Amino acid sequence: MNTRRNFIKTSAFASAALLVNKLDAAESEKFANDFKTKVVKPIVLSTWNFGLKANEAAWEILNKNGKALDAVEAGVKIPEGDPAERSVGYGGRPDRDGHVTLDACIMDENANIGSVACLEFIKHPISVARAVMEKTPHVMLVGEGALQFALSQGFIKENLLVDESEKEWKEWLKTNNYKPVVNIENHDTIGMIALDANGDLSGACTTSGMAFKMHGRVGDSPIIGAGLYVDNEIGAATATGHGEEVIRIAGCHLVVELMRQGKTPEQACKEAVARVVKLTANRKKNLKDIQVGFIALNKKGEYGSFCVQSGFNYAVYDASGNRLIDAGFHLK
Ligand code: SD4
Repeated sequence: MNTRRNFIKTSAFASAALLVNKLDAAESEKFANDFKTKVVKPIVLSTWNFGLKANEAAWEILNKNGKALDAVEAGVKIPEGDPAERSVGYGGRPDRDGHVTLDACIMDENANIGSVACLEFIKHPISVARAVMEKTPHVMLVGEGALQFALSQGFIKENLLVDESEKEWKEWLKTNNYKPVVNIENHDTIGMIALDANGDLSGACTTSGMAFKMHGRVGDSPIIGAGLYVDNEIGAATATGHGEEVIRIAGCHLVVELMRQGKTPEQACKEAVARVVKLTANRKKNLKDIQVGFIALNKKGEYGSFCVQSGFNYAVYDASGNRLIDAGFHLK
């Protein structure tokens, strides 16, 4: 009797389990289909209005089924190589001693990472970061060592300080008042994240950092987890603004982890900004002096952004074209 009852119980469980398994299979198929139909790809996002031009270069690659990694590198090289863009690469504003020192990092769909910090004399630090990723057993090279490595890889040493930046620096020396300015000329660091036709994510981030910074200062932009993070299962994020504040909250890793918990890209960016706001208050600093902006993209091609104060925008390029979007902001 007992045995019979157990048998009935066991078979009931077994058929229930079978049903659940069936449901699971049906549900997961539905989910997979849902996922397939909803994915928007390829797509590329980048910070600030110079992102429009950068996106064009990235789209050339993405649109031909190219890799997100190649697209983000090609994309950010546009402002890096443009002397008129005075916050990235060639033409970037110098530090307080007159040195143009560059920070950059790159991350691919397999969590390969490469980064350079405080690199001088090389126009395209993003490509040096990629070489660190692909040709060394390390993930980060800084200063003189990064320069030596770049030269060994055939990069050319050149003067990056353009006349306008030198003039501005000499003007700044008269007051010598170091106060990082937010939203300089409405463009700053370029961070770019992309999802390619194959469904893979990659990101790149490059900057000359805060104008007139202390020599040797490194911001968030070359730091994986702070200025950039990519998780090919979940999504990608990149940051702009005051690097110290982004590093303090390990910003882009936080944004990606929030997406993992089910937040939309915009909600994730908003919550990361809320963290910056809270810590700024705890530290009794003035939020008005701080700008931090995040952009994020998930595996489905959904995207979003958020920042501390108004003035930050980002460019998005997908099958519906290339456009500039104003980010939502906290300080009204
Ligand atoms: C830095 N995050 O070096 C960079 C600079 C930047 O808006 O994005 N400024 O801190």
